[in-house]
Amino acid sequence: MKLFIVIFFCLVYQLKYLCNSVEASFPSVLINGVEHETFPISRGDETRILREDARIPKTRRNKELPPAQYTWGGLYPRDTATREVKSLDGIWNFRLSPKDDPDKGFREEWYSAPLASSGDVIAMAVPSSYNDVTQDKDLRDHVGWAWYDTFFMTPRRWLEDGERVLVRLGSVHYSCVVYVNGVAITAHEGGHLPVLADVTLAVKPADQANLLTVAVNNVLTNETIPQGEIQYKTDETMYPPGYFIQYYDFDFFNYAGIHRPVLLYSTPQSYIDDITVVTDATGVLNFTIDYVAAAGVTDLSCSVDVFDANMSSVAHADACQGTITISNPQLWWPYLMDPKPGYLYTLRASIKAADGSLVDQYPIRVGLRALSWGATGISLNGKPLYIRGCGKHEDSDIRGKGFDPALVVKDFSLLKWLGANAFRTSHYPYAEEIMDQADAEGIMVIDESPAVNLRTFDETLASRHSEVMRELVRRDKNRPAVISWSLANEPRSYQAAATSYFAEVSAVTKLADPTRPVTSALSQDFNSDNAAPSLDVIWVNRYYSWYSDTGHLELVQQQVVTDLTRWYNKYNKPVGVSEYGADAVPGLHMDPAYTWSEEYQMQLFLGNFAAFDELRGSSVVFMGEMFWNFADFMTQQGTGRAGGNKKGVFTRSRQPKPTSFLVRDRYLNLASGKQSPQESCRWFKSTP
Ligand code: BDP
Repeated sequence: MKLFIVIFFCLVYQLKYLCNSVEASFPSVLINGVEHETFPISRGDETRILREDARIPKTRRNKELPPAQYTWGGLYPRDTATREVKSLDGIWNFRLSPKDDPDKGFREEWYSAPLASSGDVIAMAVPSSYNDVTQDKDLRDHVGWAWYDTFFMTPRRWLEDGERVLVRLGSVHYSCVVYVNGVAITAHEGGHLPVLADVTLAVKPADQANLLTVAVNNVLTNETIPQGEIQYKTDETMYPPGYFIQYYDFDFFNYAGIHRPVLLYSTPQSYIDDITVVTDATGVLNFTIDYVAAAGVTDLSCSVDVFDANMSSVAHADACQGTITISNPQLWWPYLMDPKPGYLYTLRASIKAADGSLVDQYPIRVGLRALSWGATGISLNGKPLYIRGCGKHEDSDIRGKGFDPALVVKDFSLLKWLGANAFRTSHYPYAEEIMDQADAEGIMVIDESPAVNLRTFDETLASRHSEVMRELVRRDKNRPAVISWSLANEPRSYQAAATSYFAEVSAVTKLADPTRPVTSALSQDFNSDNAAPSLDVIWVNRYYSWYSDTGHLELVQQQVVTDLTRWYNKYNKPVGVSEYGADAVPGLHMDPAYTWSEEYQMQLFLGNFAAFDELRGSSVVFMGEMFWNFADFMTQQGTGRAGGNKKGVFTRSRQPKPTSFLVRDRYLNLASGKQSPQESCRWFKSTP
């Protein structure tokens, strides 16, 4: 038995902070024997949180930085025998800090009392992006700090039992500082991944309301992931003094706010901190339970119970780390590869005191499956995989990137209607609730980091990127649906510095999880890219007859085949197309096909289908096809976008464009093993 004891430094340090004695150096904390900075996102330099450009006034000083504890977001809050969860979602109060005075909220200490007492507030939905919920252009286009607050009560029994009290925000984009009752508890950089605040020492007695304040900053710079730039327009004959814009060149709207559920929950003082499970296809399940023992507690032990889908017990072990073998294992299979796709067991981890009493318990869903990859492709449970998928976005009307369970159900229904077996979380990690659904429905996921359109490569960015990969892997490592980590989308990897950059971030990711291949969606030419040598499998985004040779649909098949064959011949690694597509304005018809019409989108897909079939019949190890995009989505304003990106095969409200029927026909044919799956679409093929 391997006992992992954490020195409970964070707590002590937090106490110190409450006594107002914080300075700019941050002690480290030992977690499972590895040293972590207690405030890894700051490294003692507040600009890593605030991303100030020289011209944006400094909003906080080092001495004011909260001694945030090391956090990776923690296990998803769940009700168990030993833990309780309360949702804090709903309508909160909200105010923007003026764009030309980002300091204001900090200077006036808006966190020290309810926002409503320091000025006007508006109602704000949580979770949701704040941008599209009103008619206010300034809110939609805001750059800088936004402030949220709400009240919560701590259940009396949590306090009486001396439980830990935590607040977890599924994602806050881009960075945030979390306050409880006026005290900064933690801060987090990076949207799309959870933020965890241990508020045990900050909450009031049970009969008093607690004020939860969240300051959110959406500024992107060359040091954030994704990158952006604050650009000042200094010609005062053309722009007002101090005028600046947030520049970014990725192709989706930089929605901001509290995007995912906010949960208040309790755990015992000694608690399960993490669980790691690695399975194979014979029923063997290796597990590790990491726990944190409260100060002075030494005699804890672990046990593990495994239940099948009917919650019948199928295995038990008394250990913190070990191997369990499940007899007659029901394997995890992707959708349409087995009559029962997405079969999940429940692994319930427990820690117990010396007298055998239960201290903490936490369940995770587990799929039994073996993933392998190599020169011949990717296989699952010994069977070769062919990816039939798409790129998506977390995006919808009004909510922006706000989590919406109805949308999740609709999207999975549509993915299955299409016959898809996979999607890529383009271009950032998706909500855990979406990932849970992928596990349960048997939809495979290429799990992508938020590193979209990287423009520069240096050590500062590489270490930020590595931190993001570690957080992502730790969040999603047990998910059977995740078949690959995607480090980035369309990095400018022609730059020489990309070579060592990708070598480093790839190595960090493989160290964090050696059980899945590492990839990226590349867009450079096979000869100029410097990322591919560090990847296990190669996906490329290709827009033949759209962004190149526009209008020349007759070239698609030849160009896709030539291009993918070159990549394969150069690297001898499995290759696939992670994006192809064309914008189609719903209802715009033009025959012969003309750009932006629905016919053009259909023809372009058919050209790609023909190329994919040619590649599948060749010596190239072609691992799959993923069209762009599942649904239309919002982008920043621009002359190349009409109300957003229209490359969806569904509209933004999830209604079908004709191309979706072509995809459905092909994907269902592919799933049933037809060799020429595009044949049934032949009547859509007019000239050429
Ligand atoms: C690709 C990007 C994707 C864009 C797409 C497009 O990876 O984010 O939305 O182009 O232009 O290059 O539609």
